[in-house]
Amino acid sequence: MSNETGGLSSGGNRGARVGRHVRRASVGLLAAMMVAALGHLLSFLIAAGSSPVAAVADAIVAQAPSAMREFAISTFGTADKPALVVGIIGAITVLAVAAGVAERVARPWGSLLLGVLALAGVVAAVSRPTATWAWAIPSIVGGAAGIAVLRFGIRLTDARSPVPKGGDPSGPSRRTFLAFVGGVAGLTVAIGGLGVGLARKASDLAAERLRIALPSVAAKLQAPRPGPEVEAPVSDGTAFITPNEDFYRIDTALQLPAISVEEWSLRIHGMVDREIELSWQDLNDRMAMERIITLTCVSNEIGGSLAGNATWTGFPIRDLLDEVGVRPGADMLLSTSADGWTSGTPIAALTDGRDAMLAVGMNGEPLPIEHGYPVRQVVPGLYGYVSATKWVVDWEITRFDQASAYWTDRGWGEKGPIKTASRIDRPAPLAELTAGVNVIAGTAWAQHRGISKVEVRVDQGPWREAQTAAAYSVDTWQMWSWEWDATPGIHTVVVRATDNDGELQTERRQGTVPDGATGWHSRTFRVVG
Ligand SMILES: Nc1nc2c(c(=O)[nH]1)N[C@H]1C(S)=C(S)[C@@H](COP(=O)(O)O)O[C@H]1N2
Ligand SMILES: [Mo]
Repeated sequence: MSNETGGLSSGGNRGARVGRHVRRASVGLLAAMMVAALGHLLSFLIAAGSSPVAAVADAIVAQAPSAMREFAISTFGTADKPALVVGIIGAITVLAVAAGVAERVARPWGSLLLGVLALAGVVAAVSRPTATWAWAIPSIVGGAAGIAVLRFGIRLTDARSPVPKGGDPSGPSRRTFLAFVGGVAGLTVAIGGLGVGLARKASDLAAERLRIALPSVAAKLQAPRPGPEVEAPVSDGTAFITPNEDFYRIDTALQLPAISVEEWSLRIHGMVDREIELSWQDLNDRMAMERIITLTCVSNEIGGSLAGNATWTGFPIRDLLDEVGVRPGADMLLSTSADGWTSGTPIAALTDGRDAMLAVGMNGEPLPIEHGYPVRQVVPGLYGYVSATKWVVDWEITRFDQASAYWTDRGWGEKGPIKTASRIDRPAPLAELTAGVNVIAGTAWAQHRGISKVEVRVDQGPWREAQTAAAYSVDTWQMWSWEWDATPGIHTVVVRATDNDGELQTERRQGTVPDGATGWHSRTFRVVG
């Protein structure tokens, strides 16, 4: 306790009132900074567009009447963006001060104001074109944290009741308040700094990805260009090659691993004769290959979209295994990603001559970050969870009876060969068709065995053989189509495929757990006369 005495003059009273307003305003500012900083940080976990301040700012720009835009451009010229940022910071400051000044322990007007602002963030984020409901999370969590800061800070401010006679004006509540302000400000700056750091890292990585070149592939190791004969005969059918932006994405990464090529390395160890660690350059010094391979997720439901076909550029896994020398008895490659995800792949599937690769390119570009930049695995014929490790950094050669991996630890099958599947892609489900000839089209896959036949049936009628587009290879899906002379009524079309071993796709319905769904895909259409 200090020895100051605290006689209160009327001037001191006014001073106390002003002081209280300043404290309220600073609590309001802190609360708003918390909403912005935490909301922005969380947007790195959800999606770049879900940051509340950015979403609201973009919504304002998009909604602004053109007269206002013209005014901004003619007044500020090319400085219109910095002017917008300054304007937004100014508006947030005014609203934040207002929220702090208006907030009372018993009448939470300021909290209400912050709640409305957070709601604006939610609306702006979820109404972006590619948004999902998850995009509301940064605004909701940021808003809740901001309101907590406001409520708590105002309680501390209001707790500073008039100083009792002979009491100490710089007593414990002021110190508590200052500690609170300092603590929250420090936390907010740390959160904001982390957000800025992540943003810088992400944009550096995006720039690096645009800069790096794919390894050149010798002519005899290039993938033959697929001609029109591999495509479905209808323009709205599924394309043989899936563009990167349409390629399904499945992983456990809340935040995408950000690994630059300088940071990347692959350590190969365990049951090997020679442990090695490959740098990006070491890898790229090896002989590159290119292959078209269809990936599929074990979680794909009957008729689902978790399959995609791409041209991969990379390096044969078998050559690397030969280099390190796999010891007898080893039967599993346990691969680990930069974020600690693991997958156990049978060594047999990596050395039996199929085109298992460490891929660095996808459809002629470096791997997109979300598809494993800078290096991932691609193994024909196996579901992704046992083979397709993205952001791969570690290989341990081991045994299935000694090691297990992420999804096998959670009840999924140890080995994951892809099951034969066929899918109707057009017309759309429940489409209304006109009687007469309609083209039904889709795709079928049985990676590393290949498709020999696709059959279609309407209602309980006879099975008819569909037309199959040219097979590109046993490791890629195959497009099919069937001309249906449809009669009026409601009809169900069913598809089934047979693989090159002569094995018919099973009709028995099974869910995705533990080793992939089975059953025939069907679609029902209304045909009008
Ligand atoms: N690091 C990492 N790699 C991973 C996964 C993952 O969760 N983490 N998921 C796997 C699964 S289940 C599948 S189906 C494929 C999907 O690859 P894609 O997202 O490029 O389509 O990646 C595999 N590789
Ligand atoms: Mo998967």
